Amino acid sequence: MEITYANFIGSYPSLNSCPKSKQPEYAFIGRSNVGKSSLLNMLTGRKGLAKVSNTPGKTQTINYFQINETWHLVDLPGYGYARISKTKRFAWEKMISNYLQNRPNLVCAFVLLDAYIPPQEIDVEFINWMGQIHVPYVIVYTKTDRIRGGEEGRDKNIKAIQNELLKYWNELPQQFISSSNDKTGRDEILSFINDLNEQIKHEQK
Ligand SMILES: Nc1nc2c(ncn2[C@@H]2O[C@H](COP(=O)(O)OP(=O)(O)OP(=O)(O)O)[C@@H](O)[C@H]2O)c(=O)[nH]1
Ligand SMILES: [Mg+2]
Repeated sequence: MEITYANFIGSYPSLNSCPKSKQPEYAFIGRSNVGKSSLLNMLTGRKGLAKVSNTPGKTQTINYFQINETWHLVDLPGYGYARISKTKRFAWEKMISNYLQNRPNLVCAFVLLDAYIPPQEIDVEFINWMGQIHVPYVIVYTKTDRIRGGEEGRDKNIKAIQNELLKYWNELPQQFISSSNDKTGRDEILSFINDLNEQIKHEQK
């Protein structure tokens, strides 16, 4: 799928304030700093579309993007941001769970996991929660360009994450290997989205 149009629609503090839409929607979620905004920019081919930062906790609201006039990408604020108050964390959980469970046109969530670092407890907890709330999701391994040792090094890191998740689940959802630096995974992710969009269009006829 070619991206011919990508534009920022707006930032919203809660599900209730999000614009109503019947277009298929895909959301990026994952630990703070995992690379959600970077992935969005890489996929759309628009460098500054979503704000990227070295400081975790950059994205704090639900950020909507219009893609090709027919579907949406949503950049969600990350979890696991250490310097956050309990009140704010609670508000985040409420906002995210409300969005994930009640957004009617949300087709699939992309849970991003940093493949450069060992499996993180908070990611495992989040994936376990995703499984419990029955929201369709796939996994995207990010920052694979940072891993040393070529394909072997990359596979070793990913295997470690998979093994951790497989302690809780018999099988894992679809997974994508990505790097926003060298555009790894772009074609696979866009074609996955395209297939779902086509399927939905067909069902609506
Ligand atoms: N090497 C490398 N660095 C990356 C990649 N993706 C993101 N980064 C870097 O990781 C940092 C965080 O990236 P963001 O895209 O802002 O992460 P985020 O998940 O949106 O973070 P929050 O909005 O704070 O939740 C930035 O310094 C990026 O340049 C990648 O694929 N490879
Ligand atoms: Mg961000």
